[in-house]
Amino acid sequence: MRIFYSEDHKLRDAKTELHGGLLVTPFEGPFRAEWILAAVREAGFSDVVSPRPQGLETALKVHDAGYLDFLSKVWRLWKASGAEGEAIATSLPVRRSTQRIPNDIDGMLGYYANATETSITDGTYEAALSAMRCALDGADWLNAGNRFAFALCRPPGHHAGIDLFGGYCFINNAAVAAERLIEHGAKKVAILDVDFHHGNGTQDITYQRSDIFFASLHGEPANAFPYFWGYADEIGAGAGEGCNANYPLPRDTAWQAWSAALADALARIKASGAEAIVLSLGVDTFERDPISFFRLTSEDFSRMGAMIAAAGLPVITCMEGGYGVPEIGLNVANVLMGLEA
Ligand code: OKP
Ligand code: ZN
Repeated sequence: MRIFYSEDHKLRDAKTELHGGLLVTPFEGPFRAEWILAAVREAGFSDVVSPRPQGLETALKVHDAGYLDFLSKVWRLWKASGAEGEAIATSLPVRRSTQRIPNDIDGMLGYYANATETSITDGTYEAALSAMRCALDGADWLNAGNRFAFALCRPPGHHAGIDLFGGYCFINNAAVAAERLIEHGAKKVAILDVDFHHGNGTQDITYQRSDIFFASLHGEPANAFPYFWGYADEIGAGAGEGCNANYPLPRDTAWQAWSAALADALARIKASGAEAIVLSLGVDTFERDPISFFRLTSEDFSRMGAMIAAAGLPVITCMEGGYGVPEIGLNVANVLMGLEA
């Protein structure tokens, strides 16, 4: 297992998240990657490398060019507008509204947002690029014939859609990794999203594609973010019909029910003919996660890794969520050890 990690994640250090009617310190902060890196090193994973500089050519196959351009300039335009705080979207296009892109930065922010909890700051784009590069190098590690890579991506990516940011995500690292595997010749790749939250951005990107099978296990959208995506009847469309599998699960779901859904997802992935798995790993399914409602234990994360490895495919793991508690490090290390066991 080679681990791809960039210090540049620290460039994303927002001071605000809109939560419960207050601007609070974000749940998604630099401490997360530091704790996870320390725990995986502690567990004996010592092959940690920095990603190479790479451009946007692969990202442009999964994201809209205007969206990536927006990400690159939003902070400068926001500051130039005279705003004093971090950039927070307040006006979003909705049912029956126009979908034209405003010139004004406040309007543009809303156009590209799928949620408003996520503030954009100086350095956010650079950090998102560094996370993307971890995913790209992780994918290339598999392309070189290795079985396991861990891209310690921060910020995470699975809520970032074709032209949408939100849910702490800006560039969809897992989708970029899948695209890089396809560039190298894979005919079919699976993205398996085990974060507590539905991977709506990944679904958005892959929904009409037949070359990426997407499966997500998550809190049922009627009761959990991102609320407007993730139902079981979302099965893909057009060429991608049948290539999207959602497993919405209720409050207090523990290993028995969760692992039954995982077994089904893995069977569908095998049946799809996928040549590799991109694992969107969130450990916010943990019983003491501060913003989620599943009941997995630290031992369950080892079982999770072992079950996924038993599918027999190469796996690039991309870090997604997992918050608040020190166990996030142990839980990630347990997945990685389970994979290699
Ligand atoms: C990101 B990842 C909070 C509602 C919004 C956003 C959660 C983003 C999770 N009041 N919460 O999937 O772990
Ligand atoms: Zn999550």
